[in-house]
This record gives sequence, C-alpha cells and structure tokens, in this order.
Amino acid sequence: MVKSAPAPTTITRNPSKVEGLKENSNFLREPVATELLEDTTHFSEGAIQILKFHGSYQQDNRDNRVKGQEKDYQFMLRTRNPGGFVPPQLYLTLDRLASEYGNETIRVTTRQGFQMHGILKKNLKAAIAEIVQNMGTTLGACGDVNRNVMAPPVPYKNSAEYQLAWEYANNVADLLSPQTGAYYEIWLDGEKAISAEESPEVKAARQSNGNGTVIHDNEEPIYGTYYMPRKFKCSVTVPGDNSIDIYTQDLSLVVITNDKGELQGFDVFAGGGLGRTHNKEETFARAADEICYVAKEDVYDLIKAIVATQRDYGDRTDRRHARLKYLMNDWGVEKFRSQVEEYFGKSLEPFKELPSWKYKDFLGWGEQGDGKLFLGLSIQNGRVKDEGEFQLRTALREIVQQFNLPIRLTPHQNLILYDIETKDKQTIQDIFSRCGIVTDPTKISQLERYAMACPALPTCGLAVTESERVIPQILDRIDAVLKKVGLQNEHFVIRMTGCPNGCARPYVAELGFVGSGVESYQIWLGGTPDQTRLAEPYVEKLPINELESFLEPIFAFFKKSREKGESFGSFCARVGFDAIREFTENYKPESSNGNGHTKVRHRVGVRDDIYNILKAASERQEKSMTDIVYEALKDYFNKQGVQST
Ligand code: SRM
Ligand code: SF4
Repeated sequence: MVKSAPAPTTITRNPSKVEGLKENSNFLREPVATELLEDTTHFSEGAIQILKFHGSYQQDNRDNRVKGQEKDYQFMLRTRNPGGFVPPQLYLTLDRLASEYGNETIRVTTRQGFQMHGILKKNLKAAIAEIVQNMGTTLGACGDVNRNVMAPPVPYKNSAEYQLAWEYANNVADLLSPQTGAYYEIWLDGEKAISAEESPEVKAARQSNGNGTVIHDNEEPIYGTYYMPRKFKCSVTVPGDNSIDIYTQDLSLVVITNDKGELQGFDVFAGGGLGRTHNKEETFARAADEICYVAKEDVYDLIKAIVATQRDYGDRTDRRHARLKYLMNDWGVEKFRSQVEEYFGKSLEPFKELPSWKYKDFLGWGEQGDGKLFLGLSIQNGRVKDEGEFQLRTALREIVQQFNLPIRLTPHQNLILYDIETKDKQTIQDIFSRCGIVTDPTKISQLERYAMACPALPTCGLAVTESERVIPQILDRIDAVLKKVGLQNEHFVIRMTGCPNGCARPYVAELGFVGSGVESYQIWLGGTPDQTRLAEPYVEKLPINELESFLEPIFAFFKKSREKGESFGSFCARVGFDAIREFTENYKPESSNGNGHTKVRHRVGVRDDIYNILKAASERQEKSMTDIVYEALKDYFNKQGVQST
C-alpha cells in the first residue's frame, strides 16, 4: 500500500519566533558564528536559541545577581553520549576542562550525558573543540533535534539483547544526527573530527526516500530547514528493562530476538513526554503508547516515518504545544498510526506482547559475562566533585587514568565503570575507600539510591525554587518521618525538580516534588517503583517547612493499610486521594512530649558545605545531626556566657 507523498515541511499560520531563527540561521551557522568572534560576555537572544543546537545554554549564576549590574554570564555544555558511553579519553578531557574552564564539577544527566557549568564565552570554542578532538560531541545535545538516545547502561557482554540495544542506540543517534557543517566550521575551523564509522545501512537510510520522509537537495535530508518543531527524545531497550523510563520518551524501540538471540525486529512506543506549565491544563505529562512491531529491515524507515510525521504535522506555532505527545493526544493513536503508515509505505504490524517492566540500577560490583567486572557507582544527583572527605572526582580520575576504563552513564545520574580485570578489583576498591567513596549500594541511604533531582538553582534560568541543593536535607527529613511512624528501611522513588519542566522525571516517581513557588512544591503521588504509570498531583503548593506534618499522616495511613509487599506509590494509587485526604484530616500524631503536646522542633538552615560535614560526622559518630548541632551550639553559647531562658 504505497500512498502519495505528503507535502514537504512548510510553515503556515504564525510560526513561533524560533522557527524564523532556524530559517535564517543558514543551517545553524548564524548568528552564532558572527557573535562568537565578538569580544562580549554573552550572545543575543537569537544566537542563544541557535547555540542550543550546538549543545550549549547561556546561563548566569543566579546567586550572583545584583540589581543594576550585568549578570554573571556563563555557559553550560552538554555532551551527547548514546547509551551513556564515555570512552576514558573523553572522561579525562571533561575532568580537565572542568578545572580549566568550568566550575570544578561534571554532572551526569538524567539522559546519560555529561554537563559542565560555568564556562565563559571566551572559552567556549576551546572547550567544545577539545571535547570533539577527544571522541566526544555536543552537537544536538540540546535544540529542536533528536536528543541523546538512551539505552540500558549495563555492560552484559554475553547478552545479545543488551548488545543490540547499544548498537541500535548508536545507529538511531547517527541516523538523526544533524548533518549541517555548521558545527565543525564554528568550533573546529572546518576540520571534521575523526569519529566512529557510521553503519552503511544508516548512511543509506538517511538518503533513501520513503514517501516523502527525506527532503531532497537539503543540507538536512531528514530535518529540513526548520529542524523539528521541538526537542525529540528516543530510547532503545530490551524487554523487561525499564532503566530508561520508556513511558517518558517520544520514541522507543524494544529489541525483539528469537530463541537463538538473533535480532528479529522491534516493538515501538511513541508519544511520551513530561514537560508542563503550572496552571495551564492544556500542557501535561503523557505516557507513551504502544504503536507497532517493525521488522529489523524496516526499522530505519519506520523511525523516519515517525520523525516525518512530527516534523510535518507537529505544532510550529506554539512551543508549549509542539512536542509529539500533543500531536498524539490531538489526533489519537489511530490517526497517528495511519499517518505514519503513509510515510512508511505499508501497514504497521501489531505490537508484540512484552513481559512487565522492571526498574534496574545496576549498582555495585557485577560480572559482565566475559570474565571481566563492572562497578555501578551511586552519585548524588550525578554531581562528580571533590568535597571535604568525599573525593569522588579525584578517585575517578585516578582510576580511569590508571586502568583506562570506559564508562556508561546511567539514566539515574549514576555511572558504571566496566571492562575491569578481576585482578584490579581490590586496587580500585582501595582507591575509592581512600577517597571516602562508598561502592556498596546497600551501605548508602536507600532513599538516596532511588532519588533524583535536577540542577535548578543557581544555573537553571527556568528554576522557580531549589532542587539539587536541597534534596539531601529533604531526604533526611523524609527518612526521619518514616522512622517516626515505624517505617524504618522503607524506601521508594523520590524525584524533585525546581520547576514543572520535569527534567528529573518526577511525574513517574512514587513521590514527586515539582517546584511551584519559592520554597514550595507541587506534590505528585502514585507512580510505581518501576516507573510504569504517571503519578497525579495531590497538592499544588506545599511550603517545604511543612513537609513533616504533611507526610506523617500519609505514611501512617500507608503503614496501617498497605497490602502485603505493596509499594508506597501503588498504595497511593490504590486507595486514592480522597481516602488519603480523609485519613489526614482525622489523623492525630502519636508522638508527644509526655504531657499530651506534640514536641515542637524549630528549623534553621545550614549551608551545603557545613551540611555535608555535619552529615559525615553524624554517620561517623552514629549520632543524629540534631544532637551534634545541639552540643556544638550549647558549647558555643556557654563559651559566650549566653544562658538559655
Ligand atoms: Fe531538561 C530545559 C536540564 C532532562 C524537560 N533542562 C532544561 C534546561 C536546559 C533549562 C533551560 O531551558 O534553560 C536545564 C538546564 C539546567 C542546568 O543548569 O543545567 C535542563 N534536563 C536537564 C538535565 C541536565 C537534568 C538533570 O538533572 O540531569 C537533563 C539533561 C538530559 C540530557 O542529557 O539531555 C534534562 N529535561 C530532561 C527530561 C528528562 C528526560 O529527557 O528523560 C525532561 C522531561 C522529559 C521531556 O522532555 O518531556 C526535560 N528540560 C525539559 C523541558 C520541558 C520540555 C517540554 O516538553 O515542555 C525544558 C524547557 C524547554 O524545553 O522549554 C527543559
Ligand atoms: Fe531547570 Fe526546571 Fe529542568 Fe529543573 S526541571 S533543570 S528547574 S528546567
């Protein structure tokens, strides 16, 4: 069934401003190329939008804003690493650049990339050039193109399925990589970097025209002059492994093999996405739908058909309504399928049944199936840094240098070192121990293990409140409430963002915090431990200083009425919000100071650096942080001669 080719991408009806910028950019060259040469601290609004396609955001340190003074402009750089792969040479380069040009940290992202912050405009070219010359890229890490392609990070060398997921994550990334020469012209003075050879099938697929999917005589055969209407996100996984949060992606492939482990084809999901805006109901998080099965020979044509559908029919007039999820929602899955069939040139095959999804984090030491080992390392919010007695950056540098180990970044802001010889295990373990880094995942806080927070303040221009900087304290406070109601050792998936864009995917968490005002959060409940369902908003604006009184009744209800083995998120979804509200209204806290009154705890804030020292001391001395602070302050005031009244 070959149908007529649809009209190529043209923009009618009031295109958004960014569409005009793309059109006039000469395939992402201007105004970036010209403004980069100017002796300024920042770019114009137009250049900022085009710069994103090159993998960089203009930011300013919001802690340093002073009324009437120029902002403290700096740039964030994001790398694109399909399946989270980071060769040792690239890791060591990023580590060095973080000192030379950045803020001494590198940060694993929720899509398996690295971000560096704090780079000045005058150093941007040198930083990008070094990344490209050392087996990395930032091209297409941001902007209206396909973003980093995710895949399960575990290096199971004896699993054909996992190897195929890696291979196809790379191939999808190559297929949808921008073809413009702009990137190399601007950052490398036209020198093309040496990169891994593209598979010939991918090369052919980029040119072969299936019913209008390719735009001829265009520098960008798949995207065309206007690129995508908005960002586009893909993942490739294996049946049952939801480490990549499949329901949140625009397009996902699930590897289907036969009994001998030979690739047959892929199940295809599409239409997921999370970004929303508070108080705008027309924006929402959406879970991806099961679309079809596709044979391996046709997979690139199918991807091109889905991309072309979004490219040509996605909303280019309103960027808040431009993601594929809105097209899918407006059309319905059936209409979407039939448009995809037009571009694909044949009927879609029915989706093949899959086993249920499990979230896997692959932390700790493991065997990779070829005699070598891997080590999955938990990194708080993905931030690789040296701080006090925790010298993670130093440890990783030393280990990668000494053993030349490749890395896979995980979708949960962690990393996996792999290809480790068994004889090197002890030396590596010793380096981590010397640097204060815990490698045994059972020895870290289990709430922290399953938690994520986005960067938010001070770098993110869209943050309405804190996220990464406050989550450690918030997890400790949640832990204390759990202990108070008798739920010690309970853990569940907690995710926090500083605004509703959803960068740490809070809408599939069991307990989601979504910044909705200064020091207040919208609270989402009801996701699952395996991220297979969207949560729902329970409270619009919780002032964070009311966290304990808010959570205690909910946890008490959970303890009292949960079913055997039921997780917190599933409990909330099963009993429903009305029942939780009713229980909360009638709840009487059990703990009291002995005379019937609830004990009053006053709250004061401590800065990050002191908090980390305090936390370490509390773990070392096995005393609560409150007790340590109490003793220290008592001592201080005694010395000052101040008595309590
Ligand atoms: Fe994101 C914008 C950070 C994953 C949805 N995201 C931003 C910006 C660039 C802020 C901006 O536009 O000025 C943030 C930079 C903060 C900073 O200071 O570094 C930012 N997003 C991140 C990262 C670094 C969060 C993290 O904790 O790791 C993640 C980078 C991933 C990567 O390597 O590519 C990141 N962002 C996500 C995800 C999760 C995912 O992709 O799996 C989402 C939700 C999924 C989705 O896209 O639907 C996400 N980010 C957004 C949105 C809302 C998009 C929408 O459809 O409405 C924005 C704002 C926008 O695009 O206008 C945004
Ligand atoms: Fe910034 Fe909001 Fe994304 Fe957090 S969720 S990084 S605050 S855009």
